[in-house]
Amino acid sequence: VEASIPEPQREAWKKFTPKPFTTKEEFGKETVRHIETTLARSLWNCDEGAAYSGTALAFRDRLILDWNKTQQNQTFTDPKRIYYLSLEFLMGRALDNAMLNVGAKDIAREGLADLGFRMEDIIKQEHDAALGNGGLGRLAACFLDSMASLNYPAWGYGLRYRYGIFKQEIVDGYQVEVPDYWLDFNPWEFPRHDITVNIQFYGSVRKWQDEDGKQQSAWENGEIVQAVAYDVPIPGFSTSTTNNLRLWSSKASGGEFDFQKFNSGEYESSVADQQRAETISAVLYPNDNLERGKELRLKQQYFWCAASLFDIVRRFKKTKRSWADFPNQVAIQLNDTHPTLAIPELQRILVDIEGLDWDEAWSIVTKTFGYTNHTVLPEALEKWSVPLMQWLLPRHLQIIYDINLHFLQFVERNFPKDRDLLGRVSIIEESQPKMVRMAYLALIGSHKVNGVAELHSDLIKTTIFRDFVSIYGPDKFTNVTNGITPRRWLHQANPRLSDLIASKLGGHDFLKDLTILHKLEQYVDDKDFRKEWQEIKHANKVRLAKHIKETQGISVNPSALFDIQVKRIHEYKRQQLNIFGVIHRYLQLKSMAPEERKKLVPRVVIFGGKAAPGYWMAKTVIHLINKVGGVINNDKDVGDLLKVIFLEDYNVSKAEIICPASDISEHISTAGTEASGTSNMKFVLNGGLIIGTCDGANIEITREIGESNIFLFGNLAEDVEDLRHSHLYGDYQLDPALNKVFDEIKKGTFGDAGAFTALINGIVEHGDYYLVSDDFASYCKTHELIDEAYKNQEEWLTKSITSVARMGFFSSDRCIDEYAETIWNIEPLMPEKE
Ligand code: OX2
Repeated sequence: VEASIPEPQREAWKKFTPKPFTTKEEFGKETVRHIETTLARSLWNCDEGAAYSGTALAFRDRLILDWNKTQQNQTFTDPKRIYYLSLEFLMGRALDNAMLNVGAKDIAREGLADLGFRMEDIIKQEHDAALGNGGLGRLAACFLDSMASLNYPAWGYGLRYRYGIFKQEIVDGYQVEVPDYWLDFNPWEFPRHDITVNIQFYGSVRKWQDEDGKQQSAWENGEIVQAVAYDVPIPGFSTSTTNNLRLWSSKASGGEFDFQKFNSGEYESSVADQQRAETISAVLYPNDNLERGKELRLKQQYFWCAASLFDIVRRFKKTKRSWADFPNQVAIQLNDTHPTLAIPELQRILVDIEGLDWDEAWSIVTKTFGYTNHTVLPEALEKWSVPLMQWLLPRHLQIIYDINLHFLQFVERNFPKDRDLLGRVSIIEESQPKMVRMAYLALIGSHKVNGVAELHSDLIKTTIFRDFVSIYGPDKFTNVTNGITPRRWLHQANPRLSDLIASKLGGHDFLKDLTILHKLEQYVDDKDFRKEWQEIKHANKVRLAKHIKETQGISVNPSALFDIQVKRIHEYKRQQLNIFGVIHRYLQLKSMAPEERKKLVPRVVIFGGKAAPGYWMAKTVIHLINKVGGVINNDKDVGDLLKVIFLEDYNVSKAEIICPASDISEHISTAGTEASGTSNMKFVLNGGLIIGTCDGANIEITREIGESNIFLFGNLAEDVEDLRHSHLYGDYQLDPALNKVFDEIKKGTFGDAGAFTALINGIVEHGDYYLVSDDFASYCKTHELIDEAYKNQEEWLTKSITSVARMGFFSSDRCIDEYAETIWNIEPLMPEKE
């Protein structure tokens, strides 16, 4: 690699390289310099927003110095790299994370105080980077943190949406979506106007025979859109490794305007072309676990895959290695099927452009990719219509057909007797219109396929990928149970708990090796420790109560049992079960004598989460929760015994306040539907207990923390199919208590009953697909057990401490090490010593 500054001048250069600040004075100096010169503000007009910006810019400078060194080190050493392709990165705020990861938060706090600002107020100024829907996008963000913290040479590749997930407002109990324009001031990204890729769409394929008689193909005459790179530095915790998240933004290829059109007077149409190009990266599709087959979404997917692969191949080619070396240098992980087009795209690059033979290319492709599946829900499995793909990506469709042909020939050779098998496993579904099954393409083009929790990884082998286990054998399939970064979800969200733990474990090393937490069990009987543990939980509940008061205007008693369910609103996640349970509790309470009521444990039931804008049933559930809250919260007769809160606009920064404040959180999906869940881990790591079904990672959480420390209920995954069948064809009885709840809704107690007819009928008349009625009795019973258990605060506290001590397994560091070893075959690259 050649440096641009010649050898003799390098010493001078090095003398001028900025040094990172190490004192509060140096930090203050940098911050004020940025406020006065970068932002053109002064001490006369520096509000909290400007103070945030100055602080962020000072930290950005620090990250960039480490980022440059990390990238140089990678370029010189040229290790195998992992490229994580995800259409979503749900990052949340960056400043607090940057301060903690570089270990300079205390310096900044003091420096800001000297300038007259409080750290807490400054942190709150930042807009969340909300480029994701839920668990899948947040997982990608936790993985970036872990990859940098463990010094893996890793890149994230995504799209730079101008609008992230919408902001949610609740108006008259209904969800209203407001656009999330977040780029007004974003100091965490670096536009790289010099790093661009031209991306083609539409056009046609020309085929010919070359001099050697070899069949050649070229994709031509398409429309070109330009991809521009925006880089986001990802600092590791307590290491100088700072990795790169590269997000692509779309732009018209002719620069600002198409000059020809512009000059010939077609001003409007030239502006329209530009806008059309920019539409590609304009907005994140707001669906979680649901695919709708929109053309623009397919464009997004190809745009991002093609730009990322061009970049990866360009980096590889600079090293002048042979193509056979590609999989030894490059691992690409597909976060669900959204980036599956990267598979035919790499095959196209190798065959059409680099001139490799089909088989040689295909062997490189399959060694390079790994595919993570995140769902078995049929409505979330991506399929693209063949006519659409033919129109938008004609050459890729041909390549997909050829991949399919080779694959089906292989299957036919090995299973000559099974005639139906070919139709079942074909990448092309023979429907009207024909569809490309993206999960099959991802699986066939990858060397490993993994699920995200044990139960889920078992389920994919017996359901959606069953035939492929026979074809490839079981070794192609593996499990990597999800995890979360303890930096954000313990240290940042719950600093007091993190410090209390550190005081017992001799420092914060557990943030780098979460298994160390097990040593906490020694202190489970330590009186002072217990007292402080309990005080911290209470303080976190007070913090949340304050937030509820400020945002919803409702006062809640922080000594009540806080019962929280926050996640995307989805029928399979069963917020409806929760709210029906709340109504049941309300009815019971109303029928109790005053003496009985005195024995009750006061409860605050808190919901939060967004519904996809087109998901009517999910919106109905939000509406019901708000209506029920309106009635119960204003019922004087109930008082503090029961409150129902719907927290507006649930997002990452709100989760950081919510997760440390639960006594109980709810993870109550129909068994077999939630692939893993990750908020379950966040709540337990912060000392909350959980009520859950035997689903996803709940099962492994139970195994780790012990059955006596979790409240499990409900039917098992293996029984779901039979139950569904019996609903439709057997004689089927609705749960009587649930029936009473429905009667109350139908009476109009919670407003216009007609608004909830479809919700009730789904259960009463249309087969209760999500088994709400089947699980209702055991759900309510388990909540009674929770009430009883909560009365014994000492035992509850023991459960809380013991659970945290046993949560070491659920660090995303453990996941990333597993991926690195079993799928990516990569090693950490330690930063160079100063
Ligand atoms: C989510 C899954 O629903 C959730 O169970 C899992 O924890 C998370 O991914 C991370 O693995 N879209 N979102 C998911 O799957 C899909 C598809």
